[in-house]
Amino acid sequence: MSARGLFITMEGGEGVGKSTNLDFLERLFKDNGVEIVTTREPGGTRLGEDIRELLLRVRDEPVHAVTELLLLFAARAQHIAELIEPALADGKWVLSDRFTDATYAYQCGGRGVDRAVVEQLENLVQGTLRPDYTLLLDAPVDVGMTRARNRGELDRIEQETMAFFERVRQGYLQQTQTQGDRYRIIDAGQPLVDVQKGLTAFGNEVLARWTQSRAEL
Ligand code: T5A
Repeated sequence: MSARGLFITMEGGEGVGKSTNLDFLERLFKDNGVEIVTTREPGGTRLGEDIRELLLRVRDEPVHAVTELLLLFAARAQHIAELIEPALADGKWVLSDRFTDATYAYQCGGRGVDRAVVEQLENLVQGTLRPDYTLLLDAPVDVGMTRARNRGELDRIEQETMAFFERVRQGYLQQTQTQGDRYRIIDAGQPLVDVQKGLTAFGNEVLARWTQSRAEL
């Protein structure tokens, strides 16, 4: 039986470079012989992608914070059952563009949802599943939003205020204080080449720890 795989998540505010850098990290791991599945939240499954479309479409009616929260966790439940858990059980690594840290940052930090509510949903939907490592790409809000705007039309959440995104950024930074050593923070305001030096160091650290833990079995 193969050992359970690693669950790695990439987080950060709008336009910090998650998609760009997810591809870079996937390549680094694959080049080192890791079987890896990349995915994203909200999304990752057919049902999850439908929920993503519902969540991000610009609407002419307000979306209640609890409605948004429950849709996110509905997509997550499907994602875990259909994709994440089977892949990890099969010994594959899973690299996800966002996971529950985004909920703490956006819904708690940004929208003001009580953390205790999210903790309850996290326990209900995830059981004991938590990421093994989380890479936080951190950049000033105006840097990320300029990149996002240059890329094209803004979705429903991207149309929030700068104050909202500042709370999201602080929400992420607060998260890194809460859960031990699983976080690595990279300054994503730097040129891409420097961000990717940080990613390479992160990837090599994870690979070295993994090899060591296998040797100790
Ligand atoms: N959400 C999600 C919640 O509210 N709660 C939750 O629980 C979850 C899971 C999802 C939305 O859902 C919300 C958060 C989001 O609003 P998304 O697509 O995952 O949407 O998130 P976005 O932040 O919208 O993703 P983006 O695709 O906009 O941004 P990325 O992936 O961070 O950035 P990327 O790689 O597309 O890069 C943006 C541009 O910047 C350039 C890239 O080439 C690209 O053009 N770039 C750089 N340029 C210069 N220097 C660098 N270092 C650069 N890095 C990237």
